[in-house]
Amino acid sequence: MRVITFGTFDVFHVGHVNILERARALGDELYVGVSSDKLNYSKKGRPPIYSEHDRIRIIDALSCVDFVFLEESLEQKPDYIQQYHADILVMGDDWQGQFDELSDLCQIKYLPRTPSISTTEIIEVVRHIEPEEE
Ligand code: C2G
Repeated sequence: MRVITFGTFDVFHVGHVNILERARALGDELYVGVSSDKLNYSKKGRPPIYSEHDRIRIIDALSCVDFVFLEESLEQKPDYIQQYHADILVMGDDWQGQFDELSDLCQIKYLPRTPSISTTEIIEVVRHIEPEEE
């Protein structure tokens, strides 16, 4: 069974590795669509901290990931699912219900997010660290 999932995976953290490992455990192969810089900008109104090149490089280095590609738009999910012959689409439950219309193409599973961690929170924490006085 081939599993497919999508994400920005900016400032890679433990919530990202948790969902990727759980997605991989649902099948035999994991394909990951990494959101392009342009898509991220259109969704979040800011550029990602890490470039799409570096985010792809990080995801590709993980032992639970078999194949990585660039996700250019949210609406192309049906095309990616068909192009890569995916059997199961996995998304975090922040996307609960949003891809149910794709259930005639493959199984859809929403997995619970890891609590208390997000790229946005990490950026906020780092932004507010005061440099130590010498
Ligand atoms: N995630 C998680 N736990 C967290 C943070 C993120 O399980 N604490 C999951 C999200 O639910 C998502 C994946 O990690 O499934 C990637 O999260 P993001 O990088 O925030 O991806 P997102 O911006 O939601 O992009 O086509 C869909 C988009 O590409 C998804």
